[in-house]
Amino acid sequence: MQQLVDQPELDFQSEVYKDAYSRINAIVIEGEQEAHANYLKLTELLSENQDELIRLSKMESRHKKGFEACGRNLKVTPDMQFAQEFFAPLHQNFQKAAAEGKVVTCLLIQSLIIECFAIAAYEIYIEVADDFARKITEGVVKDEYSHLNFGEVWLKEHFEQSKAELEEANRQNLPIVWKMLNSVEDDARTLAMEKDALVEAFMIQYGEALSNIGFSTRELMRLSAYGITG
Ligand code: Y39
Ligand code: FE
Ligand code: FE
Ligand code: FE
Repeated sequence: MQQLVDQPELDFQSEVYKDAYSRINAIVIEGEQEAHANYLKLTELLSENQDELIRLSKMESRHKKGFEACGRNLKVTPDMQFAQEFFAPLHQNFQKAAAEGKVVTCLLIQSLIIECFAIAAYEIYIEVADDFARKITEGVVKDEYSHLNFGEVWLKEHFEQSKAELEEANRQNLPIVWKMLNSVEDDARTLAMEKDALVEAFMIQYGEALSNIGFSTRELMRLSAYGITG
């Protein structure tokens, strides 16, 4: 019987795949590196959570090493310059918020937005990764749920006093996520990761996180759709 939809076999060794991988792999390595630094930075703002934050930052370092191994396994050199530019707007916003002592904004950027982005991308990547990378990514994504949970728990406990800052930080940072996704759409598709699926998975995670923190359904619909047109 003829198949209606043909998903072409992925050739992990092809130049086309490896070229796209050099950017996606770099993004993930850079993201893990910045996540490591971000959780360390947060120890300065949340002294009561010091040990937990150090533990999270060490997990991010391990993730980075795992993904570096994925690149080496495919004989791909990650394009770190591209990845630094990819993360620069979010990175700058995090740094600025940290310098101003805005812990709520820092948590929204790292523990909600970036972690939800990571979970969405990793869950989808697991379905289409090479065997080596799939095993690594399965281990990593479990950790990312716990990082998201750290942010949710803290923000839930401080919900009333954080609400206004969360809304403002969401307004400033969520549109950046859509731009980031647009800029890697073609490379992601080469790895068989569709943009629509990434957007949907992100929205599910992020909406659920906002709901867990204490936003009403009405509020979270408004918040999570912010700037979706990019
Ligand atoms: O907390 C973390 O470990 C997050 C840093 C990692 C972010 C990974 C970002 C993945 C985006 C991949 C985009 C593929 C389409
Ligand atoms: Fe930095
Ligand atoms: Fe990580
Ligand atoms: Fe993480």
